[in-house]
Amino acid sequence: MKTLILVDIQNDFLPCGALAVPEGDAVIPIANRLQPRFDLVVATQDWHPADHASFAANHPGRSVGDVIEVDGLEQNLWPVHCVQESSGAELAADLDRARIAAVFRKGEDPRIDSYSGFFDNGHRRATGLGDYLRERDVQEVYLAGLATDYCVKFTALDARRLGFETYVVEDACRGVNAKEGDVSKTLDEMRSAGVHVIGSEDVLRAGKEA
Ligand code: VGL
Ligand code: ZN
Repeated sequence: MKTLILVDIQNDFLPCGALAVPEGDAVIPIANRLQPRFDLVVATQDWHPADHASFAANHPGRSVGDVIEVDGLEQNLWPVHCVQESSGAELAADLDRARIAAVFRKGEDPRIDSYSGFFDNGHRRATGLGDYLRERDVQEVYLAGLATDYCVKFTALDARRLGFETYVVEDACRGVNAKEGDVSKTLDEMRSAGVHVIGSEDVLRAGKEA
């Protein structure tokens, strides 16, 4: 069984959002085209409490882009984003949601960030996505969404570690690219870990049987 994981396609990661990913909205039509090709579609949702440790605003004297330590883990500081129940945290309005079977929320613990859709950044707690996929006998996962160099990357690496054959649909993802080259470096890292980087055309051409 082949599953599409839509990673954090949320308003705050779109060009007008609080943590805008350049061209983030470009992934939406591609994600919509991909969905009918899959047996199962699930989504992840960044879902932070207002006092989340990843928000620079919660650390007086610190700025967005700083890296600090929180409970023994490195933490990048971000603008306030994807606050629970806010419109910024909602899945993008233009994303087809009818076929999304389940949404896995992450980043709810105020003290730890969660880039991956499977575990928090310390691998301390699981979201349930891994068990959900295993229970449904999923062997292959395909990833589309935001952001290539953060949540897509760590979701892909965890998927691979959990034993799923893992495909990242490159043109169905966009990255923050805080430093030039971050996205291409990320794609190389994923390839080195055994993740397949493909294009949406590969999926659309192959149809349901691939
Ligand atoms: C993300 C930074 C902070 C992402 C989420 O979805 O890639 N990036 N929170
Ligand atoms: Zn976040």
